Amino acid sequence: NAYKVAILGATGAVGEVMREILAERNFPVSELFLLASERSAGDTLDFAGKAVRVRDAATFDWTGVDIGLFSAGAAASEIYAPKAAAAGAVVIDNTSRYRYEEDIPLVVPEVNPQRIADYQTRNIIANPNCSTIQMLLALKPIADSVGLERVVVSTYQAVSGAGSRAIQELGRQTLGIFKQEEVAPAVFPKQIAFNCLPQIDVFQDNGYTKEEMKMLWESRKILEIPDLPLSATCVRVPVFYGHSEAVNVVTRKKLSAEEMRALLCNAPGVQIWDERETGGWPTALDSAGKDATWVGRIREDCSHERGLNFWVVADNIRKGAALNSVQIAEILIRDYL
Ligand code: A2P
Ligand code: 11C
Repeated sequence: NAYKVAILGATGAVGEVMREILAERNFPVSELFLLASERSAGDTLDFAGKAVRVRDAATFDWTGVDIGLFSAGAAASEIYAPKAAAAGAVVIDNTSRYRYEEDIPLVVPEVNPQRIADYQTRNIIANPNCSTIQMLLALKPIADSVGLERVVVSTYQAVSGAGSRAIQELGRQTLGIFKQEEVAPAVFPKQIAFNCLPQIDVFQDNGYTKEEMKMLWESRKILEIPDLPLSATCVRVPVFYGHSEAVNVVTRKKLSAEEMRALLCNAPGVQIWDERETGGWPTALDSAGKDATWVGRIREDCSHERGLNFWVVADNIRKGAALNSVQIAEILIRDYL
């Protein structure tokens, strides 16, 4: 069987990689539709050696499309997901638009693939936020074996999470500094080059940012631990690809660092890189362009007898977005379509 697949946001940072990953993994595509706004309609992009024309989503007829991979922002998903779903396509939505709705499954294939079965209610499956996905790949085996009492996470997030204009802003600002030409912040609220910005997404009433709250809301839903205590601080750093996270977890039963390493050795999607010697840990750059989520710096928390600290990195555009969506699509066609 082969499927008609549409990528909404095909010209964007995630859309580009969705196209690459479909080809790389030989996803059975009978026809690929590349959709964007009227700004890019008419451009051509390559798919598996063929030129494919970009179409304007506003005038696209969804009839006959089997799977829609959406990554054009929450506002576009709001308009097009119900349209595509009503026409019979299963939408895998990479935006925050539907994630928190009770009857929409929110899926990380290594963590809760069983929830994909719930897609039929709305014909929409939500893909979690990148910073949540990589953290949960490491936390899931711990939750299952000894239980989670509390999670505290600090993130160091790449600019690509904010899209292609953000990637350009970091590049141009960095060059500008060397050439003594000022490039004013436009995507980011302050200069991102050679700086760290402790705000991702908008502020909430409780003083957290929405990115920080997403990590809480999504972890609770995906792990099915509705009262999980989790506190996040999300920081944008001048890195192009790859989010890094420092995670502190207090478990219900004691888990030693050795035991955690052994657990994660068998965790799907996870690679351990934890040598306790200079350079023996993964970085964002190491993760860029790779599928794995890397975990290192595993150590017992010297301030709590059931605490553990670790470092986790992954390519935010691949595992954090495009790859996770395509993995969901693979399970969908294998088990349901
Ligand atoms: P376009 O090229 O027409 O602007 P990024 O996340 O890298 O900023 O990319 C956003 C993607 O979403 C682009 O492909 C962009 O297309 C697309 N997009 C943004 N808004 C809309 C919209 N209203 N309708 C369709 N596509 C949209
Ligand atoms: C970032 N995590 O790094 C964001 C991007 O909810 O899908 C993804 C936003 C989302 O800026």
